[in-house]
Amino acid sequence: MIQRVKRMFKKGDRSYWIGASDLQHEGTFRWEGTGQKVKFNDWSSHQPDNYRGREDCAHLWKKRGYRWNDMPCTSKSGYICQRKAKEYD
Ligand SMILES: [Ca+2]
Ligand SMILES: [Ca+2]
Repeated sequence: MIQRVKRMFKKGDRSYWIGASDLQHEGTFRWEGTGQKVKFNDWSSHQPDNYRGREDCAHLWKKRGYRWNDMPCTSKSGYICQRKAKEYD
């Protein structure tokens, strides 16, 4: 999957939301779709830092080798969604 994400980044110079936030409880990141706690993570060093007390949504950060960062949820960004894989006979 990471190769596909890297190809997406080459097409544009932007970040991508991954669908996790700590809006419910500061410091506890959960997946928006399921509400489940984020188990695996790939935070960039010193992240999440909740900078200025305004960063609650996780994104893939190109400048840090596609590792995770928290930033304000109101920032404009691309997004990545999960979907079921196609089934083949
Ligand atoms: Ca936060
Ligand atoms: Ca941050």
